[in-house]
Amino acid sequence: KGKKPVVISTWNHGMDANEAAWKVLKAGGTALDAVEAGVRVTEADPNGHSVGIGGYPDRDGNVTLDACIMDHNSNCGAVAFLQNIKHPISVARKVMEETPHVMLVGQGALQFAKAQGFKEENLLTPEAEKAWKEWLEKAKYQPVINIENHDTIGQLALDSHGNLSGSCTTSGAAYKLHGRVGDSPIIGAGLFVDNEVGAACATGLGEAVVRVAGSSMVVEQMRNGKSPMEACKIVVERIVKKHKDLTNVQVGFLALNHKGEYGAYSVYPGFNYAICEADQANRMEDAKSKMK
Ligand code: SD4
Repeated sequence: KGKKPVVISTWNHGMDANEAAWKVLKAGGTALDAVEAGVRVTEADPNGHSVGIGGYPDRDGNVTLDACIMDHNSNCGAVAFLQNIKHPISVARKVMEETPHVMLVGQGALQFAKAQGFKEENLLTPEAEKAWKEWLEKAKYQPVINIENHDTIGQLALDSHGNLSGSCTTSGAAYKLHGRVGDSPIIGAGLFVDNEVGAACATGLGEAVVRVAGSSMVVEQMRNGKSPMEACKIVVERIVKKHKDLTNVQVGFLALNHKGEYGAYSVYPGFNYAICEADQANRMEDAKSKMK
């Protein structure tokens, strides 16, 4: 099997993101345009607590955003530790297209975004602020990363021209230390695309993903002949092996190869993803996991 076009995205919010991406793909548009349009839906949704507006803040109450995008020519762009901009994925694309660089962070990323016409706005919703204040009381200012606060959106698409692209955007781990950057904006960790082979993205505990160069390794396993699911599984197993204490180590990988075959795998059960492909309704699937 394997068809094009196809788009896959992490978690339940992937359904809405897929719909937006599918509109682009169905009209013969590029995978790059699709994966930007797709995750912008999630970024704009105040009810998602791990992406864009409505995202849970760091432990000091700041919403700080990480995002990256990569196309079929291995062009890539990223922003990290960006504040007050609703669509970090679009800023990442501007970094890719309008600068000689791959990544801008913090104040520099904000300055660039403003120069590109993005407007500054408050992204801390009353609901997220309330959750943070409650967290402050109990957690006594210790950055704890647990399984519940992983809801990054990663999206991978293969267009009708046979080209792959991917995007990844997040407000990162809830209640992280101020200045912390996860895997999501790091090309090769949170996202990787090689048009000859396939694409992969990650969700979960970013530190664990970075440690194994996660998404690039998933793509490398596909290059060596593994199916998308097997490729994800091998890298998950590598993560499992490297952590003596797996208590808070949830990671999920999603992969799509150049033939349009896809798969996923996670450390713990609970990771799911949305798939939209020709002739089939947009739907959810549960990833298999290493631990039961
Ligand atoms: C991070 N990987 O910042 C992100 C968090 C995440 O779903 O995936 N949330 O570590």
